[in-house]
Amino acid sequence: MIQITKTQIGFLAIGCVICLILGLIAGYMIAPKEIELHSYNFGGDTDKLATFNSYAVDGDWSTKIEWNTTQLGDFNVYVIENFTIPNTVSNIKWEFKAYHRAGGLIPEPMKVSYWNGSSWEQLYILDDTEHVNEIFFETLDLPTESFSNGKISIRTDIRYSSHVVGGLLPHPPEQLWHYVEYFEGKIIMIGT
Ligand SMILES: [Ca+2]
Repeated sequence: MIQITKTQIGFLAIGCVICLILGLIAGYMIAPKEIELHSYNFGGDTDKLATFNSYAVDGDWSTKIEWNTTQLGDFNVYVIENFTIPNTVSNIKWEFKAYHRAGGLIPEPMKVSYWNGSSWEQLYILDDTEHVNEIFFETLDLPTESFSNGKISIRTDIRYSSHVVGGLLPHPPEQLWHYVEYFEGKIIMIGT
C-alpha cells in the first residue's frame, strides 16, 4: 500500500499552485486582446450621412454610420482609426462589421487600407457581389509593416450610389440604391 505523508501532500499542493500560475501567465500571453482606439478622423462626403460620424467609433457594435437615402449621386466617406501597439506584439488582426445594400450600381463599395509609413496599402476590397444585402463581419491579417513602428492606422472607405432609372414607357422612373454602412472595427492582437 502506498502511503503519502503530509510533506508530500504539501509539495503536491505547491506544485499544483505553481502549475496553475504558469498556466494563467501562458494563457494571458497568448489570449487575443483588444486595444483601445487612440484617435480617429473622418473625411469625404460626411455631410451626406444621416447619422453622427461617431457611430463608427463609439465602441457600440449595434450603431452604424448611415447614409441619407433621399439623395441622388455617388459619394464616399472614410474613417481613419489610429492605435498604439506594444512592441512585443507579433500578430495583429483587424475585425470589422458592416452592412452591404447591393444594387449593382458601383464596383468595390468598401475598401480597407493600412498605413505603411509612407502610403496607404490596400488590405481588403468588398466586391459588389459579396455579402449581398446582409450585415457581415470580416477578420483580416495585418502585415508586419503595418505596425512595425508601434503604431497602426486603418482607413475604411465606404461608398454610396443612388440613381433614377427608367422613366420611358412602359417603365416608370425608379430610384435604385447601392451602398455600404459601417458599424465598428477593432484591433485584435496576440502577444503581450
Ligand atoms: Ca458603432
